[in-house]
Amino acid sequence: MHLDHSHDGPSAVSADARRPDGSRRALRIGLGGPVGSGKTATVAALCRGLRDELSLAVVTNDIYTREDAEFLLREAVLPPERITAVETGACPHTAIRDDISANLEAVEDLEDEVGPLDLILVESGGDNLTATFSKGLVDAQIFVIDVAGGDDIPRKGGPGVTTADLLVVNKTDLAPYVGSDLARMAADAKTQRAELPVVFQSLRSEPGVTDVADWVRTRLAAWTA
Ligand SMILES: Nc1nc2c(ncn2[C@@H]2O[C@H](COP(=O)(O)OP(=O)(O)OP(=O)(O)O)[C@@H](O)[C@H]2O)c(=O)[nH]1
Ligand SMILES: [Mg+2]
Repeated sequence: MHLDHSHDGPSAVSADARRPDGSRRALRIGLGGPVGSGKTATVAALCRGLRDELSLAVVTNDIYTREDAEFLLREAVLPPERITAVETGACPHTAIRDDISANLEAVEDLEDEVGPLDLILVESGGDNLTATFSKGLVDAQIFVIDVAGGDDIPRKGGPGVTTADLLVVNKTDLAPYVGSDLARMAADAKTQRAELPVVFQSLRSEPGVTDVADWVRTRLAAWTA
């Protein structure tokens, strides 16, 4: 159990950049955000966009099911052995922030079984604006919100919006239908995040996940440097 965010027990996976055999471990990027904002859709699009250039794998977290992993398997975004489901059975943030042992085990098992890996994407179960990942689990986090959740979400803030390494405002194609003001969302996000990056995207139209994929490539370049 990892209740204190430290991971130095004998069976614990190290948060170090090196694996026990001295090789560099995969960069781990967490995707969190409210229910239905487009986390799995973003993961799927990233897998399609990056799988030819990187060795990658995915861990999904669902509360009671394995539906997100099953979706990714159905869509064949990666070979099945590269997709693992963690069934959290509790508030989603518990498994990504408080007791991260099941997720650490999942990422380590993936590295053992299909590694070496460049990148592991860890999708949190949908949660509220306070959900963030433990730094012992991921190296960077993406917070995914969508325009249909209300254009006041960036203004409301919360750790996901204010501190995530990348804020993604998804489903921009729906803005006209739900009356969301994208300029206002951008201005509020800027106020909350200062220089931290924000991407507005629609996965229903070009260029889709391109900006997020470029951000991942930049993080990976920094990680391997
Ligand atoms: N119109 C539109 N729909 C989208 C977009 N991205 C995702 N969706 C749809 O939104 C719904 C929810 O997407 P998911 O990717 O499952 O959302 P999620 O954040 O993973 O949801 P949970 O894991 O249940 O919290 C699905 O029906 C997607 O097809 C988008 O850019 N535009
Ligand atoms: Mg999902």
